[in-house]
Amino acid sequence: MDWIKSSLITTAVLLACSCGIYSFRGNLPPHIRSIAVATVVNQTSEFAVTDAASELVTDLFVDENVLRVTDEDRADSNLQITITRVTDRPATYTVEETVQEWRIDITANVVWYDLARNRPLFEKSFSGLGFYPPGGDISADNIDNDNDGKIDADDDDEFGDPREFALRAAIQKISQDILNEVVSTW
Ligand SMILES: [Ca+2]
Ligand SMILES: [Ca+2]
Repeated sequence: MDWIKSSLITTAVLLACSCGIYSFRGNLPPHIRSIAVATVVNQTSEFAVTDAASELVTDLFVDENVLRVTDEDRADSNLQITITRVTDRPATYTVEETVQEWRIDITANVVWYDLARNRPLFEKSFSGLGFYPPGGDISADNIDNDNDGKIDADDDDEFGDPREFALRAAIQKISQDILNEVVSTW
């Protein structure tokens, strides 16, 4: 009867292994296979942030392809993004005490919601920042506008309208953190 016992053990080990593989997705409910970005709610007077958040979050999730990005009426889950704060404040001054560099901070409250079971998967506050000069060319301002460690000519995307670039950089950071949070849920 020993062979039965050993084959039972083998079966048990195989089952355990396959369970291990199955639970690779961890706590993420297996019925969550798609995601939609719900209409962004903007509680600030910064109108540009609504479209930018919607566009950048959607683009990142499409690019990274961790979940299928679909319309809200077909999605298993959605991201409910509320922009709660946009602030501009001086970061550095010149010797003449005029502002040399502004800093923009954006804060968003984000709920990743399970549409099938009507419950939040997470609810969290995210923030991002960017830097911009009062005017001029951000590819030659000696400022790391998107805070990625690369400055001016060393950064291949550091150009365009100074404040808009900083605003998009802040939202890009928030988008990346949302994606990381979704991925770390499983
Ligand atoms: Ca940079
Ligand atoms: Ca720059």
